[in-house]
Amino acid sequence: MPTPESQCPITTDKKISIAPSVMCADLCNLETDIRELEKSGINLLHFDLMDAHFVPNMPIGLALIEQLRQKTDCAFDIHLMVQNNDFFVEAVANIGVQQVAVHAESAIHLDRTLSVIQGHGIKAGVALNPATPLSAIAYVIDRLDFVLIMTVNPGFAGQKLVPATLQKISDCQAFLNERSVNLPIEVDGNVSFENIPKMVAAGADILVGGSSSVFHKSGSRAENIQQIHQVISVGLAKRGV
Ligand code: S6P
Ligand code: MG
Repeated sequence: MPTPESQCPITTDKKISIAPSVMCADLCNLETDIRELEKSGINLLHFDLMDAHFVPNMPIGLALIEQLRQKTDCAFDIHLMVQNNDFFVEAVANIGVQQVAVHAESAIHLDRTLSVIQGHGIKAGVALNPATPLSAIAYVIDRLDFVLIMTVNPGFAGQKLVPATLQKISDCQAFLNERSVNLPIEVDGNVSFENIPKMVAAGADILVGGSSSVFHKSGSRAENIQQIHQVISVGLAKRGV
């Protein structure tokens, strides 16, 4: 099992990570999918944990994450979309995950929850719905290891980008720069071949790849990941890196 220090792909050196969204994989043949992703250089997997209350869906659960933990050395990136954050934080910490994002909209005691996550030696992030302002992270910024900008409304794969979120990625980068904070920005939702260059140019560092990229029907997992690397280069060139 990877340790947070040795294998967590969160970095502050502006290297772009691809985090395939497991809910978009072939859930009946998950191990096959994961082996193919690993062969393509993937070392980070994104898990959407939903409780059918904070969002009206529940695609994968704790038992699946626990079993997969024994099958791969990839770092696990947990995106909590739940009402009872503290219950799920303890549960995933016991499984052994490397990064956890909680939604600002659901975490009543956000500062405390972030501190509990970090107390387990796990990287802590805050996820922001498209309509939630960046000011929601202003007073926890010193606690954060990453920021997760939702580029669709959470709950479902296969949605269209909320257009204002592209500007929000740039605004988030500026918000961090103004405070001299160097944190990775993760983006999640319709992270497509078309949108990736714009997202990376705006400042995205961790790309959650779902049905519109890693698991796009037009290619194999390996072909899609190769194409993602190509469009990342376009975005980095626009960013001036
Ligand atoms: C949505 C969830 C996401 C999706 C991913 C799907 O609530 O947080 O992680 O799994 O966005 O990707 P796509 O390309 O279908 O939008
Ligand atoms: Mg997600």
